[in-house]
Amino acid sequence: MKPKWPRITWDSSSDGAGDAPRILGINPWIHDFAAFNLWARPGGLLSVLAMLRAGGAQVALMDCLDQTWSDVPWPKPRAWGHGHYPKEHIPKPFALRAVPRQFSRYGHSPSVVRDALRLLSPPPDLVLLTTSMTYWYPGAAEALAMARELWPGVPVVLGGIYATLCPEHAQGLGADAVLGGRLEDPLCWRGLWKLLGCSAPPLPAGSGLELALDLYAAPRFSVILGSRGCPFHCPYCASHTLHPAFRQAEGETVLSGVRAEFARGVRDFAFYDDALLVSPETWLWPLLEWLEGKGAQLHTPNAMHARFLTPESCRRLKRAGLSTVRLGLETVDFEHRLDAKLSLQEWEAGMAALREAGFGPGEVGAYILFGLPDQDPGVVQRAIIMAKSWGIRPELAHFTPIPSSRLFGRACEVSSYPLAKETLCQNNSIWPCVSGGFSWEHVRFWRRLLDE
Ligand code: B12
Ligand code: SF4
Repeated sequence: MKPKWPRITWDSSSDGAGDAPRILGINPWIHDFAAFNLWARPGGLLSVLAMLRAGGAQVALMDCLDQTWSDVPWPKPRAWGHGHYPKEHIPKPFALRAVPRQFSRYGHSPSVVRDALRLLSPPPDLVLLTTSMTYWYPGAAEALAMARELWPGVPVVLGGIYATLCPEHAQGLGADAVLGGRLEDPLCWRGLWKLLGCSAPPLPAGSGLELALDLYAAPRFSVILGSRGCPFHCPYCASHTLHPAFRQAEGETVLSGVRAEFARGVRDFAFYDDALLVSPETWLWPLLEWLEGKGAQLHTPNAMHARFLTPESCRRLKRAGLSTVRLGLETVDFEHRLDAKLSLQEWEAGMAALREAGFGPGEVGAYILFGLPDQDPGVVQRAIIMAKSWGIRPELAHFTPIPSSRLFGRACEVSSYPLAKETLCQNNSIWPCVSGGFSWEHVRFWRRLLDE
């Protein structure tokens, strides 16, 4: 059962509860033109809290993007648990003033969060603020200001994807420390415990691949993370900077996490892996076998590699309950792909395998990259038309210029926005690398093409 607002409590399942340090993790609001909850959980923060708890700390979670309490109004989720966030219009940041779209804060209203945090007792010894998209830092800045107002002497540490990809920019937010990189990296791990005035305990086994999902009471959906990183090196992606080595969890670790979620009623699971189908025998096959016939719905919003869709993998996925199938097609101009992750033959074989396993027309969606630097819009049009002719639902994945990715330099050259200096301008909703930028007229054009 979800608690009633405004209750947030310390989880004291760590060994050292009592005088153990109290660490509060905050997943801040999203400030953006658009945001939709596609089974989103702050994977990084949940992994950090799992490590710290295993290291002896007491932890608590304030996720501004989760309903958390039974009596706080929240948009009704869709049948598979995903859905809208509550939102409130807020002024556009100056750098985005010319974009003809409404800007909003997504998540709980700040007064709800403030009152809940104020009653957290005893107060935290340390606040961890996570970040995901590089252009979402204003939400983190707002949460930082709130933590300062409530607990002026308590250190606040900023980490996560924005802190890792844009460390200099992140310094400007005014946190007591910015710890980029993965918490399980020895330097980061020791640095964090030093801020608490303690020497670091040994890193718990499986660090970085376990998520403290139990911190959500009565969740409507959950996530699965069986690996970190990706063996491919696509020039528009930051996976390699974030997780330089491809690493997989033990089969039993993933399975016991899913079993625990299943036991408390969760049936919808989204995979967060970048390379779900690589070396599947390690953890994916045992998990899918366990899920067979259990009535779960599995979702791959982060896309799967079509080249690994064999008759066997598709059969296993189907039997286990794969319901949302998203593939990374990116383009149909196979001769001039920016990446090396897919050939036409592999795509066709993957499609045949999906069909054979019983995935019907309209059940499979494919992401097509839109808004790349120097991209010919005709190639995107062709991809939409071809995807439809294959019985696949095309979805435009708006290009995000990401610092550290190989394409970032070219993106900076073609964009009329100061992408490197102001990370807000890396927002894919503004079409930062499309000549003329975002326009409703063009949105209507692409929507018609996608829907007709
Ligand atoms: C799962 C995922 C999603 C999910 C949900 C994400 C969410 N929670 O909101 C879905 C599929 C919905 C999604 C969507 C998108 N995503 Co995404 N996604 C990811 C993915 C694969 C994994 C993130 C994750 O959970 N990792 C696992 C955790 C354990 O790792 P971590 O977050 O890095 O955390 C570690 C460290 O950062 C650190 N840490 C984390 N927090 C903290 C806090 C403190 C205090 C400290 C000290 C340390 C620390 O320690 C952690 C443990 O090692 C990443 C790629 C990647 N490999 O990371 C892309 C990524 C974050 N996504 C990206 C993009 C571009 C998108 C989309 C815009 C794609 C599109 N074109 O539509 C959309 C936009 C989402 C939206 N508007 O809502 C980009 C980010 C771009 C950017 N500018 O920041 C990434 C990096 C992928 C890429 N292309 O390079 N995404
Ligand atoms: S295959 Fe996907 S996750 Fe891997 S590098 Fe390419 S875009 Fe990133």
